[in-house]
Amino acid sequence: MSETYEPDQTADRDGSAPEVPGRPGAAAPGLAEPVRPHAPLPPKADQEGPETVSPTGQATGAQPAREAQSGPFLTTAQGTRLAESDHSLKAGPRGPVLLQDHHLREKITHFDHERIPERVVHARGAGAHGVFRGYGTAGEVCKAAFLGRDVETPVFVRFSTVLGSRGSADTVRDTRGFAVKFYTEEGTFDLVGNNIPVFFIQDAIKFPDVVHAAKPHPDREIPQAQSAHDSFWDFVSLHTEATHHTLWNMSDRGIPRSYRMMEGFGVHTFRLVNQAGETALAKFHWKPKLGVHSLAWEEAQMLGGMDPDFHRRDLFDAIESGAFPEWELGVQVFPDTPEQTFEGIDLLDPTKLVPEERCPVQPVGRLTLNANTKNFFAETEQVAFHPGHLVPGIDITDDPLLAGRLFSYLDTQISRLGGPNFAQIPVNRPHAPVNDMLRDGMHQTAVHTGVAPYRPNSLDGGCPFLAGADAAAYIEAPVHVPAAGKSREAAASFSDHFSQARLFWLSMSPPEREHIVAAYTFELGKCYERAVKERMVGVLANIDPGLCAEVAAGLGLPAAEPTVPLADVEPSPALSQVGGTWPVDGRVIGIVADPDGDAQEVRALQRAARAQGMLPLVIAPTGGTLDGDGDGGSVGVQRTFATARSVEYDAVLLAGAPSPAADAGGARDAKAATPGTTGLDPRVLLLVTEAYRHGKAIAGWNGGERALEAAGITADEPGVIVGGSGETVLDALAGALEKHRVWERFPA
Ligand code: HDE
Repeated sequence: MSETYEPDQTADRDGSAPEVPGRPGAAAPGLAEPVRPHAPLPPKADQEGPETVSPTGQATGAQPAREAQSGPFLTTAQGTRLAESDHSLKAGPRGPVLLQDHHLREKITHFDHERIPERVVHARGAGAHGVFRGYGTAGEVCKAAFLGRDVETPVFVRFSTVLGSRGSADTVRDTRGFAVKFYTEEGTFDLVGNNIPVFFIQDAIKFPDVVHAAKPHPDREIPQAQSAHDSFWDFVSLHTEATHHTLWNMSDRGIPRSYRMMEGFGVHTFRLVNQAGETALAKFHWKPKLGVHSLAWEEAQMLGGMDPDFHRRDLFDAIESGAFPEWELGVQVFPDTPEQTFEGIDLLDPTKLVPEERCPVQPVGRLTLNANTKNFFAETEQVAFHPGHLVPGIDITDDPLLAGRLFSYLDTQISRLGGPNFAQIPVNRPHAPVNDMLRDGMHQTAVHTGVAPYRPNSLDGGCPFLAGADAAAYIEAPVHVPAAGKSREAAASFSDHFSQARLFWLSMSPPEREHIVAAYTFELGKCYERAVKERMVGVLANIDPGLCAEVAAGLGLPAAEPTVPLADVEPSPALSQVGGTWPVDGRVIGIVADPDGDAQEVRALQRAARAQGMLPLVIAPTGGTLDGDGDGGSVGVQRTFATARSVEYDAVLLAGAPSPAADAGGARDAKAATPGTTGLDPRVLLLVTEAYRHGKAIAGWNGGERALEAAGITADEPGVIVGGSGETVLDALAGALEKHRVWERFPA
């Protein structure tokens, strides 16, 4: 029988952290890195399979309706118990394997078919369960029941990169998917968005083009999960409606620090309908509680090699340790006029955003992710999103990109999930009662009853019945479609490809602009074709001549002149990630502890950091524990010099060790303190140097500051905290962490 894991409530958790209600084993703030699996949540209501009916009525212990595994014994797929599973059936120990070995054939055959096609885009992802709670503030514009005050709706969320394969690195420069499945009482609503509010293309018919250009070159299938190659820049330099989205990709938004620190956007304009049947146009926004933050480019590259699962691990660990990620859902609401524009911005053009300063985002509810998946394949891999999964109160517009998506998502699941019955897979099952007339097909697991899956019928008593609007039927808003001749063309306003790219550029702070210049210079520098680079330099001139000149200089090419008049636009401060402060929940701080140092001080520091919601990890030369001589016992070491690298931490602290002389004299003179075995270890110096270069807060006291000196970092620099004690350091540190990075260190 396999080991049953009990929730681990003690390991490195002070013993004092309260549990989160309804989540055995999940500690509320007072964070610890999870070290053992916790008891999973029970399945969501209505996501269980049908009851198993035993003809004899005998209790067998089987629970296939609830779990894939039940009963203590290893069995075949048919439930026959097995006595041996390590050797195939042979004619004698050295003889041939016998074809009659049904267990061998079943085991290998099933293994041969374990894989399904990965998603053609967004193949690499991470998922989690949660709950959405409505504020009741949307009622004036939207009748959807899940937005009602204090209505709680279970959700499943999947974050993803776009370009890479299932096994590709998390931290590549790319757009991120942000897809939310709301299991509402009125049916399932999917909000299938991205972390960038605009898209590469305006019309779905261009999607295969942009994806083929961005995917690895077809001859040798490189580069993986990258846009830094000729075919991508060839396409986007020719197809200039991609300029705005590509600029976001080249900004810090293309390399998020964490899924927990990303905004999400529905991108398209949707149509909301209220109880009175009145309509309004709206754009959806997810605002992360922790703020929007990014990696430094060098961190992203290092993580690609050192921890390709960085974002997946970060999400899983945060949820497991009780730092539940949160977002507020908000809407920008616009009048539903025949023009479908807002202050001159075409709301049907998915390459345009509406600055928040011109139309504020109004909060309508809160999303909390509070449970990890139990099985990645069953849930994250098999979840099937579709922008056409809508509920009463939320309707579509004539955005030509959205129209194509309404077709594509249903279609893709049929090949990916092996047929039309994917809605029966547990993670895809609606929580609302389902009574459709869809029948049979591959992987049908429902046992439908009745003889009349057609309408009208009399044989099943006319069932099921049609609902009206009063019984929450989905009724399309009776929108007037303007009469026009058929044509393959776009509205004239769609030809403005640069004004909003310029708006984004002008809204960036100096360090953010520097990162954008560096990103274009890197990506175009990876192209072989000079003509591609030159053409892209020409595109940049239409965003901003300064941007163009800097990138051109980096590439060794002449700068270009704009070919369109530069748009006169107001910057939107809300687009910048710099300048605010945010909660430090879940921030990871690395404490380099000296084995000769004061273990009790390290313990006190850990406690204080946890109390502020941070996750402290102790780094020491070797694993095991640091022995303290006080009552507190020993302190666990989570990382060693061999496993620690700066990219994992938001701040690095050097706890040091007092010199014997200082101890004898009773005074703690930092200068006289010995660096112990840790201070000047080259790996510690590397840790400090990288943390400094990446704009992270650094602290050293009690001799720990020796490593800062050795790295050439002086005490008077911003974000460098020297001297004092663990306790005093922490307060100064929290102040720096609230800003995410020490921005004064950029441009480097
Ligand atoms: Fe997608 N997209 N997309 N997309 N998309 C898919 O559906 C597609 C677009 C987005 O975590 C696929 O189930 C077309 C915009 C996310 O499972 C596929 C067009 C936005 C995810 C597909 C777009 C998105 C997908 C691949 C242009 C932001 C991952 C597998 C008309 C608003 C969902 C799948 C998950 C996935 C097609 C454009 C977001 C092939 C044809 C715009 C977050 O159906």
